[in-house]
This record gives sequence, structure tokens and C-alpha cells, in this order.
Amino acid sequence: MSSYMLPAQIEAYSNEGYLIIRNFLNTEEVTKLQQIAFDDGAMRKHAFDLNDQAGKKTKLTLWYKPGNDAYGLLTRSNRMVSGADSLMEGKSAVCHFHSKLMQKEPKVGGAWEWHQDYGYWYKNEFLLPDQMISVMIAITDANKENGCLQVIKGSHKMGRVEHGFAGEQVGASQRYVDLALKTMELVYVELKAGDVLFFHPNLLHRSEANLSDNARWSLISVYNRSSNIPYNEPSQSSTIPVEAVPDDALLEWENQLIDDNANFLEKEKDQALK
Ligand SMILES: O=C(O)CCC(=O)C(=O)O
Repeated sequence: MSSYMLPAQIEAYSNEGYLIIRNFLNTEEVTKLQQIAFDDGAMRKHAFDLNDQAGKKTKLTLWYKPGNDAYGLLTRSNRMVSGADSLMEGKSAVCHFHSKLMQKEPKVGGAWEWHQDYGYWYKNEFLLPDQMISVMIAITDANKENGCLQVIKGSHKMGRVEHGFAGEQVGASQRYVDLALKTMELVYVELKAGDVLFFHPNLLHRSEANLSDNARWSLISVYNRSSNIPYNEPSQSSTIPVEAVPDDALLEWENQLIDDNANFLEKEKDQALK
């Protein structure tokens, strides 16, 4: 697959641990995605709450199999797959580990504690975090008021730090977070709907509760290389190559709500939450 990213973008990602691309989706695509997301019964049916340390709830729906629904077509689009391919280390095929629809509702949407995604995925026994990446698409605007993502620029270079439990989430060692904040820059990742954020599994990040009147919704798709086998992960998806589709599939192809067979994570029966 040819590189989707410019050399300067690859270098920025490598140095800073994240990369923002503005207007990754056009207005028509954003409108379609919003209409579908806000109106999707299957998505609501499979959503679950996760408590933060203060007991505030953040709602998310997580699934493993990207289908022909609007989210699946976006996750499988060339721009997402080749973007991930350009930024991850390694050469083997790009696979989809899982996607999450993050639904931070006005006034109630809880916080996410400081963590690295690899603080979770290490437990799944993925060995090579550089061969994984998260891609966050803003479905609504995300800003300081509604609890946008915060990252510590360059913290992915620290490698994985210790994680313990924080409410129902996993949280990074406060000592290392404090030291990182003393040494590196804290960045509020304010996004407009349609912008995208690519970020490294070892980038320290968090978000505050949404105390505003506006929802903050986003889609996060996680990719992995087929050769980076997780030795403690029941779903097979992370080693099955993605069947990529053209970027215009989201608007042009017949698609609507998410398929009930998307292999959802159900909180009651699954332990690993991400
Ligand atoms: O969407 C958010 O506010 C935080 C999400 C997050 O930290 C994650 O999924 O790893």
C-alpha cells in the first residue's frame, strides 16, 4: 500500500506520538455519520457505562468486526487504513483490533483517567506497541468545555509505565504522570467534527468529564499488524487483514446502521474493556 502520509507527518507522529489531520471527513460525511450515530438502536443496545474515579459514567459501545455499515466503511476506508499503515512500524497486513463509539453525554459524561492504551493491551499480550495505533474521528466538536482528549506530547517515548485500577478503568502510575507533566507539554486536543487524531499506544492521555451542554461523540478505531499476535485475546479480529474500501464508500454505498453481528463487547461477560 502506498504511503498516505507526507514524510513530515510521519516524522511529527514519531516525535510527538500523535498527529491531527483537519477536515479528514467532509461536511456531508460528518452529517451522515452524526445522523446515523445519534439514531442507531443497535449501538444503544450494546452500549455500556464505565465509571470514572468520581463515579461519573462514560458511555461506549465496542465491537470487533468492521462491516458494511457506515462505521465499518469508515474504519475500512483507504484513508484510515493507509494512514495507519504509514504510521505503524512493521510491514505485515493492517488489521482491525476493535472500534469504539465514545458517547460523552452533556453534564453526565465521565472522565478518562491518565493512561496509555498499551496499559490495557499489554494485558492482552500484544508484544509490539509500535505496530498498533488508535485513530479517533470527531463526530461532534471536541473542546475543553466538553472534555476533549488531553495528551502529553512525546510521552510515548517513555515506553509503557505501570498501570493500576482507577474506578472501572485502568490508570497510569501518578508518579510517572507527574514526572511526565513536569518534563513534557500538556496538549488539549481540540477537534472540529470531521477532524482526525492518530495516536500511539504509549501516548499518555486522559479526558475530563463533560460538564457542558453539548455531547462529545467520537469513533476510535484501533489497528494492528497481522504479525503482532495477541497471546491473551479471545477475539480474532486483530490478526485478520482489513478488507479496505474506497473513501467514497461511506457516501456512495448502501449502508446505514451497525449490524447486530458486529461482535460487540458486552461488559457483563468480558473483563478486558478495551
Ligand atoms: O474519548 C475519551 O475521552 C477518552 C478515550 C480514551 O482515553 C481511550 O479510548 O483510550
